[in-house]
Amino acid sequence: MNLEDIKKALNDGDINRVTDLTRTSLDEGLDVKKVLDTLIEGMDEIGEMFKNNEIFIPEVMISAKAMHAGLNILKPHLLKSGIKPMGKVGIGTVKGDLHDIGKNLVSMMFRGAGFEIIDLGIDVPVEKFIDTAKDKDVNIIAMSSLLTTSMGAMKDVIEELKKRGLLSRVKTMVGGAPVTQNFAAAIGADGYAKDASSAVGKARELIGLLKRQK
Ligand code: B1M
Repeated sequence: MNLEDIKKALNDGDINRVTDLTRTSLDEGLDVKKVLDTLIEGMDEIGEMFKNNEIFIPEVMISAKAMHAGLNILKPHLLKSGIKPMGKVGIGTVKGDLHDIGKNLVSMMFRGAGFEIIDLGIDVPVEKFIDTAKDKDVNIIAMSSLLTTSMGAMKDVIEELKKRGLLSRVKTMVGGAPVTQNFAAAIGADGYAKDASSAVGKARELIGLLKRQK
C-alpha cells in the first residue's frame, strides 16, 4: 500500500480510513517506525496549513482525532519495538484561567508529533506544575494562558521551579493569545510558541537542548 494514502486520509480527517490504512500497513509488514513517521509528517503538514490559514481549528481538531486513532493502532507495536516517545510534556492552563481550547489543540499536536502528554487541565495551581516536574519525569512544563490577569501565574511557576532546583531537568514553555516572545523572555521561560504547530517545533528544540545538557 502507498503510505501517502494515510497522509491523505489524515488530511481529510477521515478517522475510519486512517484506522483501516494504519492497520493494513502493519498487516502488510511495513515497518512500524515508517508508518509512525508518515503520520507525524502528515500532522506536520496539517500544522503548516493551519499556520498559513489554509485550514482552521475544526479541521485541525478532526485531523488530530484521526491521528490519535492511527497512533492507537500503532501503540502496542511501538511498545514492542521499543521506540521511545519524543519526550514527555506536562501541560496545563495556569491558575485562574479556565480556557482550554488552545491548550487542548497544542496537546493534540504534541501527541501527534509523538510526545507523551500529561494533561493537567485548567486552573492549574503552581504546586501541581511543580509536583509534575518533580515526580513525573517530564522534560517540559508547558503552560497556556488566555487572560492577561492569569499570565503572571506562569512566572510564579518558573520561579518556583527555579527555587526548587528543578530547572536543570525540565524546560519551560509558554503560550496563549496574550503571551508574547518578550513576555516569555522576561519571565525566564525557555520557549514560547505563537500557535499549536510552532509549539511542536519549539518543544522538539527544547528536548534537543535538554539532551545536549545531560
Ligand atoms: Co474567554 N476571554 N473569558 N471564554 N474567551 C478571551 C480570551 C478574551 C480575549 C475575549 C475578549 O474579551 N475579547 C478575554 C480575555 C481578555 C484579556 O485577558 N486580555 C476573555 C475573558 C475576559 C473571559 C472572561 C473573564 C469573561 C467573563 O467571565 N467576564 C472569562 C474568564 C474565565 C476564566 O478563565 N477564569 C472567560 C470565559 C470564557 C468561556 C468559558 C466562555 C470560553 C472558554 C471555553 C473553553 O476554553 N473551554 C471563552 C472563550 C471561548 C474565549 C474566546 C472567545 C476564544 C478563546 C479560544 O478558545 N480561542 C477568547 C476571545 C478570542 O480569542 N477571540 C476569549 C481559540 C484557541 C485555539 O486559541 O487559546 O489562543 P488560543 O490558543 C492558540 C494560541 O494562543 C496558542 O496555540 C493555540 C492554537 O494555535 N497557544 C499556545 C495556546 N496555548 C499555548 C501554549 C503553548 C504554545 C502555544 O505552549 C505551552
